[in-house]
Amino acid sequence: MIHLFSHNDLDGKSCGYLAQLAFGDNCKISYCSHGTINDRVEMLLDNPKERKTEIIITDIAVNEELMMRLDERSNAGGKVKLIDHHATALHFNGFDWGHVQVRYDDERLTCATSLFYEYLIENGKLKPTGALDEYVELVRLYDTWEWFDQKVEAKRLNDLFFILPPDKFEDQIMDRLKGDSFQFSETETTILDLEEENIADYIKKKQRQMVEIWDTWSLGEGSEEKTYKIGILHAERYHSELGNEINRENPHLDLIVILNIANKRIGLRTIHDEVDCSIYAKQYGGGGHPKASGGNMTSEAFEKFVGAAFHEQPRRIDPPKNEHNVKENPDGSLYVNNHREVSKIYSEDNQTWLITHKTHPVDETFASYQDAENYVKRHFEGWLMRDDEANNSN
Ligand SMILES: [Mn+2]
Repeated sequence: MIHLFSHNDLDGKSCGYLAQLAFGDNCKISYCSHGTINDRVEMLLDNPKERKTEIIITDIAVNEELMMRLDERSNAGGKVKLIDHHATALHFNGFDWGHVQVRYDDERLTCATSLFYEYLIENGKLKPTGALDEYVELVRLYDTWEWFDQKVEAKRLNDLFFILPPDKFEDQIMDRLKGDSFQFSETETTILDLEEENIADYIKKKQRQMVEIWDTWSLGEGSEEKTYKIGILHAERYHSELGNEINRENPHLDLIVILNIANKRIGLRTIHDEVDCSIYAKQYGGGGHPKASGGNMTSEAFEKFVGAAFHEQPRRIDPPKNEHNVKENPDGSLYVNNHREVSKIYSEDNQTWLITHKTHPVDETFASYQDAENYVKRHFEGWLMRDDEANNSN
């Protein structure tokens, strides 16, 4: 008997699908989170009836104590294998039963499913097919974010993974993996199209609710003080979609903070190279990547992002259908804020842009219209004035 322990995301579960194809009923599968993996593996190791069970672990690692116990089991003739692609698990390569690889020789990132697929083929447990090749590559593209500017199907596969009930997703995928090529069915395509519309509406709603605050912060004595303009959102779902879209729509913000009160977490996202979310997140016991990080909703975070922001009004969105008061008009584009203060962006030489706020000139000149608009949005919290208002104020 084989027992596969795998992570419970798309990459981890896809290892399970491959195991079913390779081993059939001869394989038990447990999908685990980082919170449950150690207990689950320990339970098996403690069970005398499982003495001969072959253990395979994919897309997730166990703690040091269990690592040593697995090594003992392997040394005593037991079958053990751990396959992972996370750099945090590289120390498992110190054992002959550990196979952890982050990149292929050609620099492409690996995923657990692609590594496990290759392992099963090399060991004669599975024959490669067109459908499997396509599916495994989609999982890899999604898991590594390499899909981002190329293969939207990878993102859609992961959407489907979350939309369908787990059993249904598995049945659908398993059927398809036994066929000639991997493609979405008509029904799935419809579901995915609806989901995309749903997400787009959700993002629009969130954009209208977003409030903006200034935050001057440092990581304590001796470290540099910085001032960020931050957009604050409350959202439980679609954090990566929100992060991409709202940051792109609001280049005047240094970063956005996505609050989830229910699970007391905050998510941080930026698109700017000079901003590092993972450092900012350290204030809240967090970390992650420079462009996407997370942290805890500490009392300080609650005060700042929920308490202080509660009294702020959202900045309105720029009207999308203006015909007269449009951006980049050298004669002047008008902006207004919640205090009814008017800012004007204009150009005298068609190259550099100038601002007046409440008819007073701003000292700086701006190399692009976007820079000038960023200034108006950062410092005066303005939005493009609607045509009918702009006509009246001229
Ligand atoms: Mn993975």
